[in-house]
Amino acid sequence: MTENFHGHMLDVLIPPKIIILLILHVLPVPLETRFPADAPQGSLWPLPQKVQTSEASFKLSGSTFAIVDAKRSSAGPSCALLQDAYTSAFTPQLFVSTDELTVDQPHAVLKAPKVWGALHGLETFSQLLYEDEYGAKIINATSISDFPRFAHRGILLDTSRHFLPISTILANLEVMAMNKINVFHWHIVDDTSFPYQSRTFPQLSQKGAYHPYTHVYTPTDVKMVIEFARLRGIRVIPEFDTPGHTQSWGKGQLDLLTPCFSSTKPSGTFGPVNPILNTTYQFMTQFFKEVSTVFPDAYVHLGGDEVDFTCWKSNPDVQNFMDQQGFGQDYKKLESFYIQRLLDIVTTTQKGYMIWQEVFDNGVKLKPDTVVHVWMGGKYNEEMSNVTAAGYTTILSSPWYLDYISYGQDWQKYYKVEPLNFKGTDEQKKLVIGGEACLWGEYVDGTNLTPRLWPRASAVAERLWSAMNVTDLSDAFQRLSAHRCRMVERGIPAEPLFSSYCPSEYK
Ligand code: CP6
Repeated sequence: MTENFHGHMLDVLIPPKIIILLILHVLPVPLETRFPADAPQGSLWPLPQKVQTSEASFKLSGSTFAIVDAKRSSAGPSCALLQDAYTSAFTPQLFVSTDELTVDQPHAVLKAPKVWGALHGLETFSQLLYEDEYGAKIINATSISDFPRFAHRGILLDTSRHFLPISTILANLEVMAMNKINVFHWHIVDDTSFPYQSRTFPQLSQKGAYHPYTHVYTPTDVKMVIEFARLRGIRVIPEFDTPGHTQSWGKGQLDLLTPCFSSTKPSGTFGPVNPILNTTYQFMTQFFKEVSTVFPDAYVHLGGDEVDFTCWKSNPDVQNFMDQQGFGQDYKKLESFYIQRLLDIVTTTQKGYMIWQEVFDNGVKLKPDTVVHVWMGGKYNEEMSNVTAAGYTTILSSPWYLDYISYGQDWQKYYKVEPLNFKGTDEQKKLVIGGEACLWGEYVDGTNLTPRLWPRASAVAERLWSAMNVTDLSDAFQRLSAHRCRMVERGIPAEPLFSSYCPSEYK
């Protein structure tokens, strides 16, 4: 298993050959049964690209059921990741690019070109299982061929506005895997707190976290999150957002932020990162060197959103610098000056980068492999059109701000979004590699995050995985209701879609 998992865009590649083959032993006991009301033909989520089911059903026996590597498989006992997944498949927490899954006697066969696809296939297999009225595990003869529509299917969690316990993060990674989400965008620090414990600059979290010991992510915590995610086929992309959204950085790093002035005197307050000092760039060089070794993914997110110019405008040293550089009164030029230098620094760490849309809007020169993250509401179709016309890869978040709540079934609003619904050529559409649901943290912490995220984020997960024409709202409602009950059965407090009950409530 030499696959470079963190090398991104992994699972839309068409397999040159089958490299993984699993045999799932199924006890050949056909049953004369109809589909019970909760039969999982109607509970697959996200819907695979192609499903054929039959009424023939088989009973799985606990004593003979096994998952084994086939003789032809390129993955064997040395692939610890898959061996782990097979074991967890025996517990109630059942888990599994063009993947094929055929359930028949006496075996169910799963073929996948990559281990990540095999994990997805095991998840699908688990979703096909259901219980008859005696509690026996049943599966119908089924043939599935599957692959994701978009390579980047992410969820943003914000651990700055509220510290999220590691247990909350891990539980949600588990649910992401159930929904075939493959990117955890970790908005790890922001104005309000700096919970990332840096080895190079420990004072950042000592001074900037809500609490220096309890509300920090230690290097060990971060490693655990990354490995837990990897075992479930999820990349971890950290975001260190600058030059705005950095109030908490200033507490532990002297002179990093711009001093704001009130008439001729420093007011004691601070603005964005100070773009005019060499020390700023020396700091960023060391900081991102560390980040590039701590986070193995090929990409980091560099933010660059919502920079407030008020403080820069008030500072006489910044004004002088603007004159020297010939920027006039155009503070976007100063912002671009900072970002350009930051991008050059991060490029030396061998990482690719993602940035929020403003950085593109301001005309900053970007590497061709930059991912532009579209988040502003309103005319996001126009923005997608502009970004892709300029030749950049892009992901969409504008219609998927799950921190907004309202009365009613808002999952439908997220579900109805079509990411390619903008003016552009086929070439442009190919540059859309996916999207992310964002759960900003002002109003969520460990107490309410999970039910707020699920199953609302599942709507986004299916939009990004399933075929473009999978848009039937009443079919989606049926499957998503069943999927939500499955999350609840697996111990996840996902909120209900509407007036209903889960079959498991009677057991
Ligand atoms: N924090 C950061 C935020 C937001 C952004 N960046 C945000 C802005 C507007 C809305 C929701 C969230 N809270 N760092 C913008 C990407 Cl409506």
